[in-house]
Amino acid sequence: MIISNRLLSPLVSAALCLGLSTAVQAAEWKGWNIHKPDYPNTVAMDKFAELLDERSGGKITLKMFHSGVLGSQPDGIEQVRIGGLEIGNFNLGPIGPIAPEANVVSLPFIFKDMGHMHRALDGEAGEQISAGMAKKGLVALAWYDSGARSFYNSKKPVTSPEDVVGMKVRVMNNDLYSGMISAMGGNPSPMAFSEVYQSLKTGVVDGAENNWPSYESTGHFEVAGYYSLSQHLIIPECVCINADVYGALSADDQAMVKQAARESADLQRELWESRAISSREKVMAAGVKFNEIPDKSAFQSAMEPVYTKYLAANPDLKPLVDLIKNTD
Ligand code: BDP
Repeated sequence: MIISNRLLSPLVSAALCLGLSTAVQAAEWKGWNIHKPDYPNTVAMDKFAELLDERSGGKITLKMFHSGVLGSQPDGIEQVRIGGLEIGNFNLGPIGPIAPEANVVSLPFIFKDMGHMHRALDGEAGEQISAGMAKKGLVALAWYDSGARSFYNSKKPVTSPEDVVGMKVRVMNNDLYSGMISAMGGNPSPMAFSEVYQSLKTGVVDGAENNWPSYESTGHFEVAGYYSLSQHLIIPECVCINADVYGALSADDQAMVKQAARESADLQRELWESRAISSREKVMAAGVKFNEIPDKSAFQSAMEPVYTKYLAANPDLKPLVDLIKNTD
């Protein structure tokens, strides 16, 4: 049977219309994550994707790309800012160079402990940090935990800033961290996370700094067996979304997406607590030589030039620094 053109074209256009409208309505987001499959952040980001799918009735799907397969963290951040990717789980460290308000969390020892960081982030300081990030195209939907970062190296225990003199230490890409190592007389080496294992192994760097779960999951403990509990940085992480993508959602969808991210954060924080303990146990059992640093005042005073430089470059952010310091 030959179907006349007159009959065919309305049918085709109706089908095309239907097809197109589904394509326009269904959002397929892509998400960046640096961590391995069983890491708390990975499990929580998968939960976020599951909640989005479920609560949007399949209208919003999120395909997560884990293990850093979509490139380094500074690249991932740039991709989410420009809309090449919609979602990312980012540490605020590499966001700092883009959004000065977010850099406040990268001032060494600004937070007394995890509780202090949570209270600051959940209050006015968190609002100001989010607003600074949003101006740069990143909307923070929720905050994940990343524990406290401490120094580790292949040479010796670090008990005072003098022990860092002459040491080559890998840091994340952020001048504040380079300044932090220089302030102790060390040689900072900014480098992508994925390159650190090999660099430690071959002696390109002597040490690095991170929390227990990352020290363990990357295998860095195998090649840098001294872990010294300096706890100099407590950096939160975000579930971030491209600002235009978020802005184009209806108010109901924005609330749904935020809620899903926050529930994933509840899960992440719970998983984080137990992973911090099990990672520590695992590396200790593997023979890591660990030392506490009961009095951190020498490290804290060594960091003064880092604060001075940051405040000289961002005098308008002094009230934010004070707000965090004065948060009980
Ligand atoms: C981990 C963070 C991750 C960073 C990494 C690093 O979760 O986002 O990329 O440290 O040191 O703790 O680069």
